Amino acid sequence: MAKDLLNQYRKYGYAVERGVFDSYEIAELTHAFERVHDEAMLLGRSYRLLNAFFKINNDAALRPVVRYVQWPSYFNRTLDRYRRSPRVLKFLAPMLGINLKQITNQLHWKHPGTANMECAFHQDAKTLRPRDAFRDLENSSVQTGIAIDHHDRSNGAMVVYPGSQSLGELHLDAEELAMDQRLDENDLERLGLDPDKAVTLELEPGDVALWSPHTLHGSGPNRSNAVRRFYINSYIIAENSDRGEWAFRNGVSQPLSGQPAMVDYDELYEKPGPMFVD
Ligand SMILES: O=C(O)CCC(=O)C(=O)O
Repeated sequence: MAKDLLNQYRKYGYAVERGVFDSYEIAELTHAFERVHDEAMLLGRSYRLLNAFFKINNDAALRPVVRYVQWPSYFNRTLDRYRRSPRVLKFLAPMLGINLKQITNQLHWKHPGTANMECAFHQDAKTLRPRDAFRDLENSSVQTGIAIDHHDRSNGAMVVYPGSQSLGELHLDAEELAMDQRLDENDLERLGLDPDKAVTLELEPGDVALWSPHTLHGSGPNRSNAVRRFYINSYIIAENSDRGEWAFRNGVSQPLSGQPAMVDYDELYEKPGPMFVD
């Protein structure tokens, strides 16, 4: 990671590394997103198998809409390869070292013309459970998002609040249910923050955004004519987490295999599925 990128991340709680993945790699990832999307549409309802979870918004008036899929890397080798790419370790190692687990592996879609596909301002740290499974979170974990499409304000790019990573845990009404809640500038004002200081992360396909577990962020609606996709992976220093799947062990990329590890689905062993979960 270039020194200025690291400095930007430390100072503002976010950074963007441009052009990490090339157009061939983005075509490969696009194909993987399409494949998982087709699988989700075939299921038609929210569905779980072990840690893999397909979140499908089902409004009777509309056809099913795929919102996100957690842990697709268990069943899609392309996605598994990119989540543990040495290209990613290059940024992470200067911040977190070379023994890293992963606590999020998630595909996000923001389809055009769909209401409610927003994400209210929130801090990812507040969604982690159980809290005591994670230690020194602010210095131990980094969230990353690979842009599959061009992201800007018109299609619901992520909006971050610079410097918010140093404010600790904030009290937000929508913190638990940020997904599909409106991105509301009033939430910033209620915290005494200036909405004009929020930054929209304009990204090109192949760029990687990094943000901290306490960085306040969210995203607005997609008002464009095209889908906006984001491949989100978050990492944590292995010894500071009791949960998560290995991503890098002594710097060596770790494919997913064998018995799934406990991540955030507490009933992994008692209720593994497969099952619809509407
Ligand atoms: O896709 C998005 O913009 C939402 C990402 C996000 O806020 C998150 O994963 O915490």
